[in-house]
Amino acid sequence: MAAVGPESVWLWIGTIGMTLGTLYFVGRGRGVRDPKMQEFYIITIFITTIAAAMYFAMATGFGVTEVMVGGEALTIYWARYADWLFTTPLLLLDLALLAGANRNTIATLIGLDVFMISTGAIAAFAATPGTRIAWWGISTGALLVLLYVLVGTLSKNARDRSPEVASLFGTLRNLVIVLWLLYPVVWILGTEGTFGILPLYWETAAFMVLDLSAKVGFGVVLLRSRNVLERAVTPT
Ligand code: RET
Repeated sequence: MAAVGPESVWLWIGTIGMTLGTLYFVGRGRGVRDPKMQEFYIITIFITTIAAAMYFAMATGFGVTEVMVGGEALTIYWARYADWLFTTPLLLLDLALLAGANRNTIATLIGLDVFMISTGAIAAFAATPGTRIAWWGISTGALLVLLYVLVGTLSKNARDRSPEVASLFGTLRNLVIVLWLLYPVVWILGTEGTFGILPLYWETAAFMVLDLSAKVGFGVVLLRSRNVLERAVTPT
């Protein structure tokens, strides 16, 4: 187990932010009776709950280890990958349910996503800079295909539902495109990329801001539009 350095301040802010987000969604979800509407609350509450737990694990030194790369010890927060492995499919499930996607589209999206996070985790644990960057490239390739499905098939599904659903879906999809594309950038510029451009302290801050925006920000936008959601879940 590696020691947690001064970056722990960001990990604690992440823990608190995810916890407050969870409490907010639980508070808003009370009183929701429609089972289809409840799906969005259940999924979104799990997303921030898992993240709060993994941030707590990182802040307290459980979720961190060291990897030897070219004779140097790199601090790797492995709990990030445990978090993302479960929370990114759930985020996509929220989007897919909103768009009214079919099973094949959902399976494709989640398959690409799990592939992206697993190959990203291999990148983080690989022992040479060359193999780390190669796995990063493979993972980024999966991300690009995933975003292509969001822009293509899923956007079409959303348009077929109603103008309101299409509009809410468009906002959330654009948020996902911008935020998700920043993850591989922070990773490669940060300590994992071994180029030493972004120190661990600032990399941890950047991931914390991205995680809070992609989970709590996303959830707030999704769940505040109750009338649109209601329309999305009513069969037409
Ligand atoms: C890694 C590194 C390898 C290349 C790529 C990555 C992508 C990660 C993404 C994470 C998204 C996380 C979210 C968390 C929610 O809070 C694994 C960093 C492509 C896209 C949305």
